[in-house]
Amino acid sequence: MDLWFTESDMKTYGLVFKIKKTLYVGKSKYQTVAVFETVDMGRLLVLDGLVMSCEYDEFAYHEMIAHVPLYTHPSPENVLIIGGGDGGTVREVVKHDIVKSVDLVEIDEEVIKVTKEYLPVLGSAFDSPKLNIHIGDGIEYVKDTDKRYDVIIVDGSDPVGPAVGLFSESFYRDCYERLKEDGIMVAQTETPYDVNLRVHVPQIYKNIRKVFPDTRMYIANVACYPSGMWSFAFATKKYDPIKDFQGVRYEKDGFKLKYYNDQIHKACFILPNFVRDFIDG
Ligand code: SPD
Repeated sequence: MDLWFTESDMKTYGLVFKIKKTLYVGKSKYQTVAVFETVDMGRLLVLDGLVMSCEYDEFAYHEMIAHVPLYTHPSPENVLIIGGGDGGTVREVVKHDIVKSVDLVEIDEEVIKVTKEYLPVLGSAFDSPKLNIHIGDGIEYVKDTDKRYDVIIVDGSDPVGPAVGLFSESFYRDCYERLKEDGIMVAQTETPYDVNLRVHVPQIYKNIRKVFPDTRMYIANVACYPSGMWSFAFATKKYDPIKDFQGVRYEKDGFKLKYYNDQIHKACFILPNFVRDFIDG
């Protein structure tokens, strides 16, 4: 008998994976957490029926959400990650020697526990001495904290359930306030393909731009997310991702990465016409 996982919110189009076996399914306080062993794409982390990370290509998403801001800011010492309980973004951020401390605010402790047990490739940096894990709501955290950050990375789930508020103007305003005067916020902003959308992507950009007038979209190819094209908002108080690219530090670090490189850093801001029209039109 063939076993298939199908994303739960398909309307007219969506993702399916052939599954070897179910490794874990459990209900946390917030959502259903599941891990599957796929036939040929490694392990798959699913929250409330939606794909969060797949071992096959998670590097693309996590390298792009982390290294684009970190190689734009000249001195990203203090980093805040909202969400990111699967650890992939932390793994990329702590590679940077220049980063001194990372606060990770994840609402669902279960996601971290399950990642540690079933997805060690993603969770390999949870024991980094730079990392402070806060279990709680990222929306409340940015409202209440006194800390100021160089870079904030919003690595939330899709905009259904507990993550809806991570796409609101008021949340982006609180992020703006928690950044230093030259800070950068990067947020995952779903696929720019206008099919089966979970959220109206242009509305996300309107919300961010009300707070950060200089906000651009950049894109990456992520095969295991719907459409394969994924977008990120780069919202900046001062630095320009192209002019301020930290090429010397990039060369010196010499990380062995699978997706991100100096050319991708610049090219990812060049958008297809239909995407430009969609968000700016
Ligand atoms: N269904 C795609 C959701 C992508 C958003 N976040 C993924 C979290 C991986 N750290």
